[in-house]
Amino acid sequence: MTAMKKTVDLRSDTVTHPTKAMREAMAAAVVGDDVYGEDPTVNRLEELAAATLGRAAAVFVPSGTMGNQIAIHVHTTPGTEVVAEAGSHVFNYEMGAMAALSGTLPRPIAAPGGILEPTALAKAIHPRTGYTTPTALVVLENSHNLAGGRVTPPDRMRELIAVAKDHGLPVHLDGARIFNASAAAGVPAAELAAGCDTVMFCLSKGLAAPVGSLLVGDADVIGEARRVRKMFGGGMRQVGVLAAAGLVALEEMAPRVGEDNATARHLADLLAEIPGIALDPSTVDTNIVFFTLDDDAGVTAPGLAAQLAEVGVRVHALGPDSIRMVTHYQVTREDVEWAAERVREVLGAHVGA
Ligand code: TLP
Repeated sequence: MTAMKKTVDLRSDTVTHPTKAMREAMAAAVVGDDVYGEDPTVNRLEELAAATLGRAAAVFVPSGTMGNQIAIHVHTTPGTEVVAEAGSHVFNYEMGAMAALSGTLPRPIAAPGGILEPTALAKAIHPRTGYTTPTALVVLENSHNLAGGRVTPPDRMRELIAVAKDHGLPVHLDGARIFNASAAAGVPAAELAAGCDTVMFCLSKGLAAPVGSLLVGDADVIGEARRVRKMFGGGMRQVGVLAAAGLVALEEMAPRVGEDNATARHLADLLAEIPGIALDPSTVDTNIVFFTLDDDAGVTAPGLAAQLAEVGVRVHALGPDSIRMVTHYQVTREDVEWAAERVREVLGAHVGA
């Protein structure tokens, strides 16, 4: 028998497979029609999600994108603006949905490390003058994916929320990886999200559930979110089979994602030593590692990604010189050490050649 070729998949934490406990819970799940509110497993998941984030209510949605877009739809009206950081997921990776589904315009503000400045946020908000496009919503992202998983600390979150509130605006938090952020910040997820009107978090990234995200908030806003979820085609039926995995994700996986953050920092320390790579490991707050290739690296990021895939290391090339690697529960400390060695070998053949 030929041995299976070793592969370490660092493209994203979305590649995680459900755990044994999840599969068992899925098989045993008690279900009902969730559009009638009759799926007891979904109801339990929504209650746990709301309690975990310190809110009154939650709604289970098929994806993080849908959760974010429902929130945008609920908080805005067509012809208004949504202020968010320039690299945020809601602008860059959601297929223009805020324009297509809600008729809103993005107002991007670039911020170093994806961490917004309160004064820059205040400047970007349009007052209701009768001749400027009105701002309707502020979206924050924590951890910030494109900025390399950076964490906006709790104090800064409070300052930003205070600016929005001073202008009478709601705040939505894209907390796709809020448990990674909370582990890094050393505060519970509920504290990091305090003051936000809605929070979306994903079960299907580092928490390893196969499908699903939650949108949480107060009872009124989540009631309205249920209407919009159905309108967007996200009403699901006997979906307790998925919620069962989500319960395991929240109970067993959320408390362990700090380990993935530590594995990412270890990976970053190793990569930073490799000639041709520009990376400051102190910027790796959570489970996402970005690096850029030096000008003399002798290979583009897509070229390097393709060659790494051939030797069993799967990574994401973002742009011509930037690579993303994401750690998760299927990736051990030994795996990242092995992966970093492969990077050293493959890149070594190009640098200065
Ligand atoms: N991010 C994916 C890709 O879309 C880039 C990934 O591999 O990281 N908010 C944030 C901050 C996200 O990173 C993602 C997914 C989402 C929302 C959307 O979640 P899904 O993929 O469930 O729609």
